[in-house]
Formats: sequence, C-alpha cells, structure tokens
Amino acid sequence: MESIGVLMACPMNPYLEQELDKRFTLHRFWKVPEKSTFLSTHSNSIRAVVGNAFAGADAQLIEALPKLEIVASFSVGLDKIDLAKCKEKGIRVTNTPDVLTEDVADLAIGLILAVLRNLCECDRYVRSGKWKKGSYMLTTKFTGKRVGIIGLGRIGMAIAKRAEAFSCPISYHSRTEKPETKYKYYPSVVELAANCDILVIACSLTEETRHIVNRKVIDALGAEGVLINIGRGPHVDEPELVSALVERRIGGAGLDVFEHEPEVPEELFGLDNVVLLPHVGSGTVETRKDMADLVLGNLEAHFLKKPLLTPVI
Ligand code: 8YV
Repeated sequence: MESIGVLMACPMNPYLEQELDKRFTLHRFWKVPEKSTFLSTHSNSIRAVVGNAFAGADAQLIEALPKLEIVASFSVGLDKIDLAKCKEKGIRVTNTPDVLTEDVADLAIGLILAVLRNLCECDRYVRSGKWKKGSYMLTTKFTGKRVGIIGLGRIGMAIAKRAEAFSCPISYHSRTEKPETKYKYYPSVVELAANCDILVIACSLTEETRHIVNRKVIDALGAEGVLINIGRGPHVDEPELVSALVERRIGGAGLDVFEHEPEVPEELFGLDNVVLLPHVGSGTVETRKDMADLVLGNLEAHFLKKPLLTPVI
C-alpha cells in the first residue's frame, strides 16, 4: 500500500500521522505552501483524504482529486465533509463513532459541574490567595436539576445516563421521538429550553441544526438556565449567546466548541459564569489512539477490498 497517496488535511494526532506515514505515501496538506499546484501535481496518486473536525473534504478538494476513493475522518462529526458530493462521486466516507462517546459525555458532565459549582473560579480563588481573606461564595446544586438534551444519539444517551445518576429528570429534542426511551420528548427546542435548567447540545451539525440555539431558545432557557455545548460551535448563534451572558439573561455556559475556532469571543474572558474549553471532548490519550486505529483500520479495509469498519457512505 506504500504507493497509495493519502492526504492528511491538518495536524490531528502524532500516532496517526506516524502510522499513515509507515503504510502509505503521506502528504501533509497544512505544510504545502502552494495548494493548487500541489493538487494538480498529485491529483492522480491521492486516493484517500484523512480529515477531522477542523478540516475535511469540501467540494473543491473533492473535485481536485479525481482518483479519490475514500475520506476517513478522525472524528464522529461529518460537517467538514461534503457528503452529497462524495455520494455523487461514489467516494466512501468513514468516521470514528462509539470510541469517543464516553469521553465526550464525561466532559459534558464535567462542564455542568464546572459551571454550576464554579470550579475554575474556585481554583483561581485559592491560587490567588483570596481564600485567606474570606470563604468563597455559595454556588448552585447539580443533583436533581432538569437536564434537556438536544440530540439523543449515542453521545446524548451517554450524557442522559450519567445525568440520571445525579437524579436529574431528563428531557430531549431530536428530529423524531425515540419511543424506546423513557425521557420526555419536546418537538420544539424552545419548549425544551423552557422546561429545563441545563440545556446540552449533543446533536450533529447539519443545515437543520445550524443555530438551533438562537435568541428565542436562550430567552426560554432564562436567567437561571445553563447552556452546555459539546457539539459544534455553529449550533449556537454565538453573538446572541455572548450578549445574553454579558447581560446575565442566561445563567451560565460551559462551551467546548465555538463558531470560529480557535477564535473565542473575548467578551467571554471576563465572565465568571462561563467555562471555556479548547474543543477537547474526545481529547484523551486512550480515545485518540482508538480513533486513530479506526481511521487506519478503515483505510486498510478499503484498500484490501474488505468491509469498512465504520462506514458512513
Ligand atoms: C475531535 C470531534 O476534536 O469527533 C468529533 O466530531 O470533534 C473530535 O473528536 C477532532 O476531530 C480531533 O482532531
């Protein structure tokens, strides 16, 4: 397989990069100064693209690579891949579901606790010596709070399971009701937001879910409500969220993702009711290794003409 050209869209994982380098002819796209010259030079040898949550395969890249057979994403989210174009051209697509579910759900609970119990602020309080001058203010209890989840897929379910252990009543919104669960379904996100204390975004990003959390939803969540986003930044109308947080029209937010990563609105930096993370939901050594092995396994399966491990298309 050494002669097969694989294009890695951006840096994502050193182990994956090293293993791809061993098995294929690896091209690191981010190191290429003249992208269009590079693409025309290698258009006949690149048969696979490896992408992730930050860079994938858009229509322009797909069109530039006539020999492209497979896009293997080092992510569960597929929003950086033009799926319609892949389908049209018969290009296979794989992602990394399941292996990251637990980590992302763990992080969602971590964010809830961090926001409600002011964990990051408390840490700063101790480090700055303020504790010596007086005790820290009281915070908000998590156990028993109403948790609303947008998207009850694998990750949404894993968050629900964890929140149940905190005695939280769970409700959700998704495209269709899931009769197999006992959780309360809301056909509208505004209604879900109006009936929960903590609103968690756990759906995939599509044209339908872009800005699914808008001004109306934020207002329905209200001044005591907390928004947690472990999905994608564009799920939220970010300027609306920022003004709601600054004006205290919403209680707080725990955000692992942002609309223009790695740019984060600076207005958020001074707020004590917000916890900001650098898109680390799946970011553990164990999970990233499993994700890398899935990418490698899918590519090998494809080029050996075996069934893909985690096919999307
Ligand atoms: C990663 C992700 O952060 O799976 C997803 O959809 O957002 C992530 O797991 C990313 O792809 C790491 O490079």
